[in-house]
Amino acid sequence: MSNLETAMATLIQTFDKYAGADGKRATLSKAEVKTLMEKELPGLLKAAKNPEAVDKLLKSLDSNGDAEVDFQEFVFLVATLACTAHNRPAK
Ligand SMILES: [Ca+2]
Repeated sequence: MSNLETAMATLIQTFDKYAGADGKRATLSKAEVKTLMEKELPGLLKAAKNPEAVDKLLKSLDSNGDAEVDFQEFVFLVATLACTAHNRPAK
């Protein structure tokens, strides 16, 4: 696989790993998002500092308003972070 294909496979594997913790495999609950961020995005959490930042982030991620993060919303988060890292605002 190419690097980009590997990156996409990693996104899928990471989502599935954490989304399945509560038996609802299709979405990340708030607790699952928290665990995922602590384990996989520790630099981001450190940068956030504010303990309410995760709640705010989850709310902003949850574009369909069901209080769960689905794969599309998760990919949007990662894409947004990638855009930030690339120094271009996400639209
Ligand atoms: Ca779940």
